[in-house]
Amino acid sequence: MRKVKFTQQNFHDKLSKIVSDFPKLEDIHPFYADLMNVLYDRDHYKLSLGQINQALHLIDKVSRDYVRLLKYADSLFRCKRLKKAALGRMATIMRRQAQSLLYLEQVRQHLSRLPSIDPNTRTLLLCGYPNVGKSSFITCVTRADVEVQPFAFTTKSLYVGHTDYEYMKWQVIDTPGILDHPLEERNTIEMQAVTALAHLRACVLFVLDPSEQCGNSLESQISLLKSLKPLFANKPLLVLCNKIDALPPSDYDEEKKKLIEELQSESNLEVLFMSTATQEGFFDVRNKACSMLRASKVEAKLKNRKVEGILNRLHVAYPEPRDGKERLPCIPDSVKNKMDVSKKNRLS
Ligand SMILES: Nc1nc2c(ncn2[C@@H]2O[C@H](COP(=O)(O)OP(=O)(O)OP(=O)(O)O)[C@@H](O)[C@H]2O)c(=O)[nH]1
Ligand SMILES: [Mg+2]
Repeated sequence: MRKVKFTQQNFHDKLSKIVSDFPKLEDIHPFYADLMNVLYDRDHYKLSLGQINQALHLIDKVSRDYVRLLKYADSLFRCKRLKKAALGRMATIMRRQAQSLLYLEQVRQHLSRLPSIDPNTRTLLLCGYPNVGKSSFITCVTRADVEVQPFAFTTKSLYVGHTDYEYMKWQVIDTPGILDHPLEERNTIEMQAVTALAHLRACVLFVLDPSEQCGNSLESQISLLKSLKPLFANKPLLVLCNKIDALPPSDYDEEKKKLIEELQSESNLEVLFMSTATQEGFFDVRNKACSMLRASKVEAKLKNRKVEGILNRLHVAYPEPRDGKERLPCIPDSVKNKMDVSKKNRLS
């Protein structure tokens, strides 16, 4: 009886640890829940954990039944047979979980390598067509080391880096490239970028490549921008024209100029030019993005109801000049003399 109970307890502890330690999709931030759905398939994940849970209960039941039988066994030989049967049935139950356990182990290894993105902090999110220079940007602006290659889909998952601006830490996220086609046709790699766009409250930096070195026309890049528009609602958006070292804005042909002007005038978007190769206009982009995000966060806070309670208690005084008289700082003679002496000493 002790042997049967000991085996059951061991299985019980191990399996319940697995069930409780895997994140529950309902309890985690919607961004991570969606990302896990994209990467591991929500149904498969829940089913596997459910099966493990079921195996745990089955093992408990087998142990309970056989311990009861063992109590009434009439000989040592029968006891041994019953013990063997109990352990054998537990082993069979576990053997049936091989698929689920294998899958969960893969998920565990992948999960532990996911970037630690904080969904609630100040975030800049890079997105755009493949091969337009998103990873080059994050490598320049942060200490992250993301692979840069001259072919599409170099980046296959989310990467995170950090940069400082005005004594604050800013999280920068590099996403895989997105192609311009309907949502249903998007693959897992692209869907990660879409998930990040949908759930993170961030300043979106949409990178365009007007030089078309990336292999896609400017027109299709802009059409992607337009089709992703619903995801940009309530987020500050900056459009970046990259690779101006390869094709400066003055050399754009009429068609490109028209497309970019349309973006500026019709959609009221801010368009900035930069090159990650020569780092031209590069820090302006970062500073502009950070200040836009901060302004939008302040605006969102001002709309909040709580703010009235605080503003009532605050009074900001702005001093006004009482007359036109000029009042120069007053420095006593003794101090002036001392200052002169020390100046002379320094010069000599
Ligand atoms: N001339 C020029 N080339 C650039 C510039 N920025 C990036 N590139 C080149 O563009 C290519 C693609 O750059 P990546 O940073 O890998 O592009 P990506 O958008 O991250 O691409 P995916 O990860 O595939 O989506 C590389 O060969 C870079 O050298 C630039 O400012 N000027
Ligand atoms: Mg990349």
